[in-house]
Amino acid sequence: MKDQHFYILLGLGAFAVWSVAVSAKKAAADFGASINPANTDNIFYNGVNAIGDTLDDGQADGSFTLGGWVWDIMHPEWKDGIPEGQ
Ligand SMILES: [Ca+2]
Repeated sequence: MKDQHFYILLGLGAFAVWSVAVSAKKAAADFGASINPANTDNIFYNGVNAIGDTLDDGQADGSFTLGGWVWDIMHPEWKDGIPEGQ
């Protein structure tokens, strides 16, 4: 094998290792974000919202959020964001 071929193969191998490392790092970051409880796009919150959305009126129309549901329970004197009697 000529030295030139060796260095080409070495460069290709280094590029392949670098590509795999970058892809793995991005995949790990994406996975971390998907299970981060502070991220409102995490899979658990979105899953609860999707199930609640279908159960509340039978349609997947974005009419339910877990946060809104908890707020409604904690504020029974409010109706549609307005205090009753106003
Ligand atoms: Ca719905």
